[in-house]
Amino acid sequence: MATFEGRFTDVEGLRIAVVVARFNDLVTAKLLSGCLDCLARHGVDTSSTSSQLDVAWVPGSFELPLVSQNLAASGRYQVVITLGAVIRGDTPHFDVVVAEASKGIAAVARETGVPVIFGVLTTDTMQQALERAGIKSNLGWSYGLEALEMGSLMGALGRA
Ligand code: INI
Repeated sequence: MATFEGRFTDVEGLRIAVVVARFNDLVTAKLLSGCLDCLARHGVDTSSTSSQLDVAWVPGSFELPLVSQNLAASGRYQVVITLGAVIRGDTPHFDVVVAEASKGIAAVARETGVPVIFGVLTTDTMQQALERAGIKSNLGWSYGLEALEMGSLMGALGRA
């Protein structure tokens, strides 16, 4: 019997891309800093000269799937993290943006075989989004952990 698990240490070989939406950047910039803090504390080189980590900014969450697909298909990364914040109070097309982002991101992972972390907050209010981006906890940290786990897990499966 084989058991496969991701790991959270010895992550030197992982190359990671982060795609961040500028829309609601009060929230998404906080998610990004929580995510990068997590990655750095687990041994990822997050310096500006890093060859292990790249960050791409897109206008909004709707654009996350396209750019994730480009990066995932490049073969340069073992995992892609998407970060966004869609707030119901801000838009009548909340449901459209959320559906396109979530289905698109899931499709990219399946089509490329590269795990894509769904780091898009979907909340009713800005207050709720901020609470999840640092006021209470920072889900960016969790997305970083999930990226390490999935990136290393897919590597372990590939070597089996
Ligand atoms: N994009 C978001 O990431 N969050 C939102 O809350 C949001 N609202 O409210 O509309 C949003 N819209 C922009 C959208 O993602 C696209 O960037 C835009 O439609 C251009 O394609």
